[in-house]
Parts: sequence; C-alpha cells; structure tokens
Amino acid sequence: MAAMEHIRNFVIIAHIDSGKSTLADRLLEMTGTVPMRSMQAQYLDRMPLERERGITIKMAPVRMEYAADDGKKYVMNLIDTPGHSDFAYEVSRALNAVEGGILLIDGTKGIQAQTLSNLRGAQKAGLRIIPAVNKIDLALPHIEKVVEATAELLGIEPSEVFRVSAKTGAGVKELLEAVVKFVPPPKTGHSADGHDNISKALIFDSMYDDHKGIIANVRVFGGEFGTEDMHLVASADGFKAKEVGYFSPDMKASPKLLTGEIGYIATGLKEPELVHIGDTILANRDSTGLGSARKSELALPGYREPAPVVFISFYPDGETKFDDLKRGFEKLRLNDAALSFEPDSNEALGRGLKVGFLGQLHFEIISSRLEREYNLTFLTSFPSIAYRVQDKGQVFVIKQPQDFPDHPEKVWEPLVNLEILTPQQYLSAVLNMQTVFDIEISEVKNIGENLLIQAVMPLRELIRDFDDRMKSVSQGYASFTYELAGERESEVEKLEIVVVNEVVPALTRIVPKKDLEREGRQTVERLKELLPKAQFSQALQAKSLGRIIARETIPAMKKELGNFGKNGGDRTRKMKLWKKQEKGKERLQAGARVDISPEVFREILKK
Ligand SMILES: Nc1nc2c(ncn2[C@@H]2O[C@H](COP(=O)(O)OP(=O)(O)O)[C@@H](O)[C@H]2O)c(=O)[nH]1
Ligand SMILES: [Mg+2]
Repeated sequence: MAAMEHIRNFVIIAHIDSGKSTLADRLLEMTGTVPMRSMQAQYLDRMPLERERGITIKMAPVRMEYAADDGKKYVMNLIDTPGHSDFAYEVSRALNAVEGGILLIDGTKGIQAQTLSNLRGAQKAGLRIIPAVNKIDLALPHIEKVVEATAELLGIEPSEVFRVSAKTGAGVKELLEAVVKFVPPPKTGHSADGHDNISKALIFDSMYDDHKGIIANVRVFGGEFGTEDMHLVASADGFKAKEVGYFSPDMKASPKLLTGEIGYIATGLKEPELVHIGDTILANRDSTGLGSARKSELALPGYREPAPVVFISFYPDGETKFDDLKRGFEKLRLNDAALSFEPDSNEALGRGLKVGFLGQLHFEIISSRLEREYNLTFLTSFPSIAYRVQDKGQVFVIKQPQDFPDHPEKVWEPLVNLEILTPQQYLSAVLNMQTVFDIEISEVKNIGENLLIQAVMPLRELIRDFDDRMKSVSQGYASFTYELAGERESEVEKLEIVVVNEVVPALTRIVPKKDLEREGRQTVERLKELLPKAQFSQALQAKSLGRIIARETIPAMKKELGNFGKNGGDRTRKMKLWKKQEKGKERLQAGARVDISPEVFREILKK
C-alpha cells in the first residue's frame, strides 16, 4: 500500500491531436501497466466511437506503478483527457481530482486555443504544470520558437520546457521523472471540519454496470474506503459498496481505496438519479455510523453544472418507446455529466425529450452512442439555441423553434466570447470570416508565433459550420475556444419548411430577419438534393409568418415497378419494395414524420 508521499495524481491536457493519448501509451508501456503484446495506439481511447473517429471523448483514469530514479516506487494515477472544446467539462472535472498536469503543446502547431483555456483551468485548480512540446521526431525547423513561446506563456525559462516525442518515446522518461519530482503528493486527509474519522471521496465520473450497478469514479480526499456502508450527500441516500478498486485501466478490485488515491466504488444502486457527478461519498472509519455529523457540511466542493449551448429534441421512432429513450439518456448521463434533458411533447411527434448539448460534436456523439450502445431509433429536431423572448408582456426562454411566437415584442440572443489562435499567414483568411459569421473583433495580439484574436459572436453562428470553415480556411492551423457571454437584443424570425403541404417541425428554425430570404431559398434547394424521391412529386416550401419565401419540387420517381409479371422470380421482392414505398408515402404524407438525419441538419446549417 502506497503511503501518500509515493502517490502522484496528474492529467495530460492539450488541444485536440497534440498527442495526449499517444503519450499515455508510452507511459503505460514504460510502467508495464499494459503488456507490449496487448498494446495498441491510443490504448485509453477504448470506446469504439473514439477509435473510429480518432478522438478522445471520455476522460480515462489509469493507475500505474513506477520505480523512479530515486529508487522509490510510486503509484502514478494518470487521467487522459479529451481536447475538443465540446468536452471541456470532462477536462475540468479531471483537474479537480489531481495535483499536477502535463501541458502538451503540438510542436507542429504551436500554442492553440485549448492550450490556453486548459492552462487557465489548470492554474485555477492550483495544479503544478509541467509543459512539454511534442512531436520532436519530425525535426521541425521552428521547434525552438514553440519552446520559447511556451516558456513565455508560463513565465519560465525555455530550458524548463520538456521536449518529447510521444511517438518514439524520446524524452518521455525525463517527463515522467519530472512528474515524480515536481507534482506534490496528495494533501493529507486531516480536515478543518473536525470530522477526521469520516472518509470523503469526490465523484468525478460514473458509469453503469449491469451487475455492480452504478460505478462512481472517485478521488479520495480523506480516510479510506472498503466495502462498507456509505452515504451520498446530495441525494441523501445510503448504500453498501459492492466493490472498490482501481483502473488498470480495466476495473481491478482491491480491498481498500486509501487517502489521496483515485479509483472506483461500485454502489450497487440502479437508479441513475441517485448518483450525481460532483457529489461526495462519506463513510465512517470507526463504525459508529455518521451519527450526528451534519453531512451536508462535510461535502467537498463539487462542480459547476455546464451550460448547454444547443438544444435538440428527440422523439422515439420505430420499435423504440418513449421510456426506452428516456432510460437510454439517463444511463448515458451517468457517463456524460454535461448532458441535460427535460420532457417535451410535440403535437405531431408525440412525447419526447428536449436535450441540451455543449456543441454539435457533442450532439453527434450522443446520437451515435444511443444508437449503438442502446439500440434506439429516434427522430431529432433542428439544433437550436435558447432565445429570451418578450411576448404579450411576458418574458420567457424559448429553446425550441416550434414554440417561437409569430410577433414577439422583443427578442434577446446569447453571445459568446471567442478566442481564435492562428498563425500569421492565415490571419487574413480568418479575418474574412468576420462578416460571414457576424464576428466583432476586440483585440489581436501575439502569442509566440501565433496571433490571438479576441472577439464577440452570436451563439447562433457557432452552431453553424463555423468549426469546419475555420479549419478549412487555415488548413487546420487556426483553433478557437468560446464561453457564453451575456446576450443582446436581436431581430429574428421563425422559418418553417413545408413538405407536401405539411410543416415539418424538425426543420423549423430561427434566423435573423436579414437572412430570411436567402436561408429559405437555400434550405429548399438543399432539401431538393438531399431528400429521396417518392412515387409522387413533392412540393417543398419555405415559409415565414404565413408568407411563402421560396419553393422547389422533387419530381416523382420513374415508375419501374409496374411490370411485375415479366420476371416472376422477382415479384415478391418487388411487392415488398412497393409496400415499403407505400409506407414511406403514408409517412411522408403525415408530413411531420419525415426522417431528417443529423447529416441533413449539418448540410442545412452550412453557410
Ligand atoms: N510524428 C508524431 N506524431 C505524433 C506524436 N504524438 C502523437 N502523434 C500523432 O498525432 C495524432 C494525434 O494523437 P493523439 O494521441 O490521438 O492526440 P490527442 O488528441 O491529444 O489524444 C495521431 O495521429 C498520433 O499518431 C509524435 O510524437 N510524433
Ligand atoms: Mg486523445
């Protein structure tokens, strides 16, 4: 059992694609945590979706044992983190479970937007930061410039910045030694509240297991935990732990979790609403029970709930029932604390859920996970942001375009503070995006070789193809982060799309008045390309306040199915196909249930 002086808890933080997960691979190898024969690239990206997309979505904790150069053995608890801004909440929770962080800078790109926002978060959490410039194997001519910029950013000497290659392993041992040397051991468990007999652990993540129930990923801040009776502060509920243990990186049972350590507690609880991320688990060490201790006063500082920026409604479809969909979301929420949802119903689509996401990527990932992990089928509404509206003297928040009133007295829209980092040569291309996306720049300054642009932009622009456009104009070299920053009055209106005489609620959205005509026309033109042909011709119209702005027609499919008799063998297949098309027709004529895929939304959102 490791004494606290021999524990190091740390994260790897960086902008996406800097090589965090690859660096974690080298650490897993060096410490013999994963045997060479089982090693695969980005080992900690274990979700099939992560492997497919080549990105980290979930933070991944792993416990390693390391015999350091000082002759002592250390327990090294590493948490690998995602780099995309949609998953920043994962990073922020990991920061509060550790004492140190490796800040990785991609040597090919220099300081990027998430480098800055992650660094700010880590500094706020009081972490000891160890900077390292990665990808030195590429023999980059400007690598020294990146090292200098990193040193300047942190106010240290260039010689204090590590140079590594996560790919070849060069410099990685020195980096791990630095973690041992500079990251402080966990603080002692003695607390100021006078309840030193009570063990405390912070839940920084959770997941669901059919046998062990809800598993809480915890950082122990005082005392120790075995399989005893425990108490959850926020839900004021108790349970007897089924198992405690570590991540290696698979769950590995252990008799106890000690002060300062990172591991898991299997609660046996099955009700997702009982286990909150950010809650404190308490247990009594001298078996007198928690007794009179005022439990809420013993709670560790939890987490601020993240503010969702984009709202999308989900409705069950096909075999999926509303309760299945709700259960799916509840289980996913255990594993994704940034997800929020509330009941919702729509005349045409029935009972559903209004779901808040941290961005487009977050939405896409959750949709895929619902389909793959829970076998659910569903329809979704157009991605929308929340507008504050004054109508008939009342002020309320509208999260769904369908609910938007026709003639509101006033509307306010949310804004974001934007930070864009770009190399000099792409500055003009990035500045050209200003008018397209309604960006107001307040300041441009140098950060090393790159330029930092600070600006304000309406949130509605962020959920369009802003991300893709930024990447393409800068060949992937410009990056950005944002935070919500108040609101301003705006002139927007509801745009509806009518397919075969029925409004398709899933396509209703709110657009600025000045863009109404253009957006209406563009939408029906795109839909004409995207929607499949049917047995009959389909009229597409864009409408606002009862006025038709644009129209297109999808011509009927050529009749190929009429001559059943000719080659008999095919008849049943054709009958089937024909029936299917009839069904599609009924469905389409019901208007509301036209199936709009996230890809179609994405197309329509493009400028
Ligand atoms: N040449 C080179 N490529 C690297 C190095 N480290 C990571 N990469 C590559 O960079 C890409 C992103 O790596 P990944 O570990 O997924 O980055 P993460 O998003 O920060 O976790 C992958 O294609 C890696 O193979 C390195 O040291 N040298
Ligand atoms: Mg990664």
